[in-house]
Amino acid sequence: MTPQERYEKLKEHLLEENPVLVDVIDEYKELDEVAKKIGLLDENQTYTEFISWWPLISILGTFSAGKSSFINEYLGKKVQDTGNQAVDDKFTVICYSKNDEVTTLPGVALDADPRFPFYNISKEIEKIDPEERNINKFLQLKAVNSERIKGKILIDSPGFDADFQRDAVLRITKHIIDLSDLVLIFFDARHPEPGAMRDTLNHLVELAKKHSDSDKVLYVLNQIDTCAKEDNLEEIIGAWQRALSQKGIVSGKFYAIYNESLAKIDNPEIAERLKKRKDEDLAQITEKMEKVTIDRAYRIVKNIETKAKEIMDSIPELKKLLGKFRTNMLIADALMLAIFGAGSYFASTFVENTLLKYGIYALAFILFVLAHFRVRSLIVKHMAKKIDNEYLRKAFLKHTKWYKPYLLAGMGIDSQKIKAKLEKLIEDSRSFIQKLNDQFISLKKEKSNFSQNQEPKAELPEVQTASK
Ligand SMILES: Nc1nc2c(ncn2[C@@H]2O[C@H](COP(=O)(O)OP(=O)(O)OP(=O)(O)O)[C@@H](O)[C@H]2O)c(=O)[nH]1
Ligand SMILES: [Mg+2]
Repeated sequence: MTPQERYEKLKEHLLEENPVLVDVIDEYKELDEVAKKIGLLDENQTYTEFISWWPLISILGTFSAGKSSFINEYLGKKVQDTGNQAVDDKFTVICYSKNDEVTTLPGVALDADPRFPFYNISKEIEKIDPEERNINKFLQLKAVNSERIKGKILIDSPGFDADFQRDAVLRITKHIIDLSDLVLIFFDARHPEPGAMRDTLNHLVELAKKHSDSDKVLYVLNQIDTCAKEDNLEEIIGAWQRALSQKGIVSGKFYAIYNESLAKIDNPEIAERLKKRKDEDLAQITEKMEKVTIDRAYRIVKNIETKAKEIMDSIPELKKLLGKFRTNMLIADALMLAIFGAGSYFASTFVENTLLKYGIYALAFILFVLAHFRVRSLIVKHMAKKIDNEYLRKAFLKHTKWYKPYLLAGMGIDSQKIKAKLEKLIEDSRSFIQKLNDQFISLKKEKSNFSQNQEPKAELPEVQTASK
């Protein structure tokens, strides 16, 4: 996909799902142009490919915990199959589509859609498991027309059981957890521990553990309606949390819910109690799911400023490197000129014939030119090797290409002009933040008008607004 195609596709999707971000693409385009001029990006690269535009929410957990049922309920549509046996054997990536019918596409489709952060996921899967090159075996894509999926991506996963603890699934899960903005780990109240829970603990929880402090992992005990018969919810929750804490998970968020349309609770008093608990916890889960979408929008805009500053910082560094390159070359040339000059002069003193003398000088000159290019390529290689930042290295290599006059290396970089352009981009990105603030404030108002007494708790992330 060329950068131009990517801009267009992103704009097309944003227009449908998150229109407030459409104009941000043009900002990225300008940023790309500056970076390309300096050489920090190749012609076929764009900063839009290094950031996820849609937040990823993954639903993981034990088999039959009710992951797919939860997703169907959330979307308000029966998108995923459900059942009491292990149903899903693949990861299903769910995204928005305006078509009424649910479209299922093979996993390779993910590579061609700029919404997904799985940048070249096929390559990733090849790395994960060279035997199982077929990405379609592990992943499928479903496009669904539901308001709630707009601007986000959900992943439903195969349940973890003994058969599924194959290396590839575990490694894909790890990859997905790393990429996700939010991870919901489902257990079910029928088997809070040990049995199925033990395997899950050993694998899934181990994978999610390193993210425990980041507020990104939510532990969800599902199907708590099944506790109604014995009325032992607190006991079950206690056992579940103890099992988690034995694995070192003490700080994560714990929720207890059930799927109202699937539950049958006979005792009305217990039903009311369980429903109260479920409503509260479910509201918090859904709020978190909305919040990552908002956070992601801010992050995308903030990234413009980060990248602009990175470019600004790289210019003096690049200029310094190119200055050093020029000096090295001047010294090398002077030395070689002296050696070849003196050598040819010395050799010419042994011959009488003028034509032969000129022949020696010409030969010395040719040898000097050849040596010049050889030494130049060695100096470039040696200096490039020492540059840690790959973008800076790329820019350095661009400005020191063999056919470019080295005395002019980097002279064309107009720092002042670039700085002014980048500062303008930063200023514009701040006014976008303002736009986002306005949008979310009006969204909040809308919501609170819906339920006067239930003020949404989602906090706006702390952001700077235009400082001037
Ligand atoms: N009583 C009750 N049953 C539920 C609840 N959630 C799901 N179920 C049932 O539990 C079974 C498993 O649900 P699924 O949604 O298929 O579970 P899953 O986690 O997607 O399962 P796999 O994809 O096989 O790993 C189905 O028969 C659902 O009807 C719930 O909250 N309460
Ligand atoms: Mg399922």
